[in-house]
Amino acid sequence: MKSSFRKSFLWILIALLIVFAGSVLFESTSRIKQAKAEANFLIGISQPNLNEPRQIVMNNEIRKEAEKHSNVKLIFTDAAENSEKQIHDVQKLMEYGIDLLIISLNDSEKLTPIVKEAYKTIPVIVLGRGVTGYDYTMFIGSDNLSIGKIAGKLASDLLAGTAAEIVEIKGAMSSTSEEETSRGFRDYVTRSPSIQIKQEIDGSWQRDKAEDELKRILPFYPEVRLVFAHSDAMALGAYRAITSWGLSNVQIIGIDGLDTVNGGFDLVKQKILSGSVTSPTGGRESIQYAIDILNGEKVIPKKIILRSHLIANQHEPLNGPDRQPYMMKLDTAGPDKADPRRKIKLGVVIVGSESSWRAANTESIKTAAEQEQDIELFMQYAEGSQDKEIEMIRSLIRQKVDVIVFTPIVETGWDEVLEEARKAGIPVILTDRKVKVEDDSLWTTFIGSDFIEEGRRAARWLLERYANRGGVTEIVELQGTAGSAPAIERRQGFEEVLANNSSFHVAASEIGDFTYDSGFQLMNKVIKDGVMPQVVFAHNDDMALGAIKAMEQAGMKPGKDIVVMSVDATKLAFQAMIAGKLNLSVECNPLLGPQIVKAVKDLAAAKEIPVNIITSEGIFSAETAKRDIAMRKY
Ligand code: GZL
Repeated sequence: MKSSFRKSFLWILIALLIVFAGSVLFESTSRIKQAKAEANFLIGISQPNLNEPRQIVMNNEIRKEAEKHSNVKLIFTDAAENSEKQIHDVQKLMEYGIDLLIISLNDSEKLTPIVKEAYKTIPVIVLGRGVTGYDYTMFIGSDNLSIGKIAGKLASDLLAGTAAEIVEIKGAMSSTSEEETSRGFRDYVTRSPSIQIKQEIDGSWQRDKAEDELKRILPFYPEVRLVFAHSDAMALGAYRAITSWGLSNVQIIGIDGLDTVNGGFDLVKQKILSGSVTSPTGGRESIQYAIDILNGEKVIPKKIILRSHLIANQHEPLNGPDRQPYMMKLDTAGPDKADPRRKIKLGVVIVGSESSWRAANTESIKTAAEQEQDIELFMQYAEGSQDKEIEMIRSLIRQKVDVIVFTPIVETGWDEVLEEARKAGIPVILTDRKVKVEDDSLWTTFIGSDFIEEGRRAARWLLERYANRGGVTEIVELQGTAGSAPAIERRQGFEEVLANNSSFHVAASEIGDFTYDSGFQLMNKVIKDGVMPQVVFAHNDDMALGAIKAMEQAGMKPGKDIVVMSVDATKLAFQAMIAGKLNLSVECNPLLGPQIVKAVKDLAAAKEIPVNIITSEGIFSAETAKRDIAMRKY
């Protein structure tokens, strides 16, 4: 009797559960159907978990920004730290018919396929951790290397002159972003021989694990004077471990800087942490760009890297003791607020005539700035000389422009003149090429390409087509201007992809200057040296075209017996591909004018702008050049 009663009770319970689950599912699906009906745009947000404060703050920023748009509805999912569940969440969101996906990944590798799948049908914005490859619409994140450097600089200041040991608490022992943070930190602290990083421990992003792991090792390191934790949650765990051992002279630095209970702001204010480095969630920016994407805005960057700031006890309170304990002053000087009607005086220093790419780039900036009624443009051409660029920047400082935009022809030698611009309160935007300076806060933003990826793309294309041709493929590389970011980084990306493949060998790598003439001269030299390459990789189209001329004069058939690849994807390259003389051109987008003008206007409005704005680019081969050339704008 009992067992049959129990059985029927169980069946009733199961039936009730099915009815309940069905009603919940029906209710949520019908609510979603209703949201879809009401909204022009239904945006799905897939979170890896909602137990990390950072993810909660991200969702709050997303909600707050979306409230500004009555035609936008949001659906949030929480994968509870489970990658399989996050994949399922994305599939469900796609079934609901979302118009755009915003995703913060639980695990980059495991989630890359589903992001790639979603990207086939709807725009996808990846937040925080990146996916492998570029199969997404846009990435918004922080610069881990810069975050590590900011923490390292604070650690060096705090420990200055003392012999000190440091313990580092990482969130994951083998992730790329963690390695970058660590590298940035070491970049500073290892400059002082008396400071030693004695131990790295894995806190797995958890406060309690960080506490337990640090408690376990502290007795072995009595000289520990500082703990650097890659999140404020783990930093709080470190604090608990240190106080449990009764230690008083150990300083702690964290990351995230969230303005929440036990967030970095709070812990710095309570003097539990000596400092925390903000790692913006990108929630607000993701909605801003989602609206632009869904409204069909043309200029959507591929990557946005948000600026990080130091929150520390040693800085004077800049925004009053209540809201923000201490923030490094933002470099948002712009036109004086007293007279907002005044035009923005924009000073631009351009490399000068160099390549067809450069001509398109210059025209794009000039046109975009001249279209703006509230911008007064001061444009100067440096004719390829760094000295002239420096001289022109100084003249713009004397003219008291509001913002300076320039293309550093080479990476180094800018510290002094950028310091002068900072002293004059003039923010500097780098466009196209980057600088290598001691203090990265000397420049406000970089707007340009990912040159390393451009080099990788050329090498991947070569591998895909010629990896199995047998024997060793000899390559001649024609480099751009010595010391310039595109030349350095294209070579880095190209050789990185070919490094583990013995069937490709760079037989000669000659240094040019991005001009047609240097491509012609260098190729003649290579031919005279008796090098018979199967592949020529030129760092830009102009040098490739010069090299093609030299090969033809030597009786060769470039594009046929010799594979010729270049970068830029200018119209001239398409014409050469259609003529069968060039096999591939990797796009390097010169049309940066609109993004530069947007950044200038945001700065003038004292808005904080991303530290890196990376343009979206593709690759173009001879097979489709005839079709593609019609769409080309430069
Ligand atoms: C790259 C740019 C390079 C182009 C060349 O952004 O600096 O300089 O690839 C140009 O064509 O001359």
